[in-house]
Amino acid sequence: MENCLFCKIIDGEIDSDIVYEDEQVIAFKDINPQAPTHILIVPKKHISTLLDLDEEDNELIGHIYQVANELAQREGIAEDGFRVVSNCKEAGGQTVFHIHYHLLGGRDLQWPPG
Ligand code: DGP
Repeated sequence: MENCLFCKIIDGEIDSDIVYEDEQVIAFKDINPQAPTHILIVPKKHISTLLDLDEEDNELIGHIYQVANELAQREGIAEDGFRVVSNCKEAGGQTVFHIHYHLLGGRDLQWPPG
């Protein structure tokens, strides 16, 4: 997708600190971390928002949670606990319109979020 920041990161046009990559997914450190561990898990397929998911994406989204599981263990945040969150559209806090999952941990996270 032209002019999509995360598509450019996936294509290597923009540098990022990649911590995981496979055929379906890439994960890299958030440029503006909100916790000691803050990783974005991003499908390589361009999907603008959660509202654009199709049933055919179910396996992909399940895979993203498996990647979150693996990365949480690798980052050492699995034992204490962590959060996986996806913001949807402006009021939900979404700023990049290529679906992604924030993996946050390494501190006590507050609830409800602001
Ligand atoms: P959201 O606001 O939920 O759409 O999350 C977008 C996240 O993307 C936000 O936490 C900051 C991060 N971000 C924005 N631009 C870049 C970038 O160029 N590189 C990296 N690594 N992260 C970025």
